[in-house]
Amino acid sequence: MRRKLVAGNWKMNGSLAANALLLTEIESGLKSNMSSATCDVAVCVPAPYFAQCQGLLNGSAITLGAQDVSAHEAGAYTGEVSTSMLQEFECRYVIVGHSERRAYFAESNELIAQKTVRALQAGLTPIVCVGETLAQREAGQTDSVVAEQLNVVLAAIAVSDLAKIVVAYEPVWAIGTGKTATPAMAQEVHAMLRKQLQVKNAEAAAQVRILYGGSMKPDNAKELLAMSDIDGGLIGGAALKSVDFLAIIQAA
Ligand code: 3PY
Repeated sequence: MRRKLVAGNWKMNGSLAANALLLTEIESGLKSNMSSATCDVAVCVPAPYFAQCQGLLNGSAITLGAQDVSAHEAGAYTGEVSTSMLQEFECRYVIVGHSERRAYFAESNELIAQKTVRALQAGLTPIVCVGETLAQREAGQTDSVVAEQLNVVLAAIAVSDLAKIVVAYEPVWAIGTGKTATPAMAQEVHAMLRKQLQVKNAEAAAQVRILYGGSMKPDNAKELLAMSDIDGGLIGGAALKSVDFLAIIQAA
């Protein structure tokens, strides 16, 4: 049985004041309504706020995560943030290969695979994002695009590390557009991704959590999360509102 994971992707949002309010509200919502929350909860925050959020989450059930990491260990890479820096602030998760990084920062499947390997070497849990654009879906290329994105990562990691990754299926056309894949559409892709993981190792594949991302909201979360291969959500806009984020956690 896979324990569900609800991870907020704050993207480039937040401020010291807004973060403090948001995390305090989520924390108190979890304590008062969901003393027995059955899922894992994480927030992937902008790097400048790691220290603040680490302090706010001290002793909390909410885990800290990052939105990206360098493929390099250290050195002359201006602007990059390393895995050891993430670890110093007790980040446990790191998103790699979000479609916004692929599209706006030209991140290739190969670079994303290197980041995944680096995260695993450091003992972090990479949340590896895959997803097709609208044009690719309409051209019937969904399966081949996401399979290729995942394959490059799978080829780079050791079999013994397979169970340590999280995969997130985020159809690009559903990100920030308000459009969501129907539960059946999402399940179809998740099941295909699971089969692909099984080829590498069946036992580990059964443990890998495959999250759905792309406009998951309180009003569609329950149906999506009821699908057999949807093991949680990577939440964009709804993670910035405590009421919505708490409702999604409740749905999980
Ligand atoms: C979204 O839901 O918009 C996301 O991109 C989550 O990562």
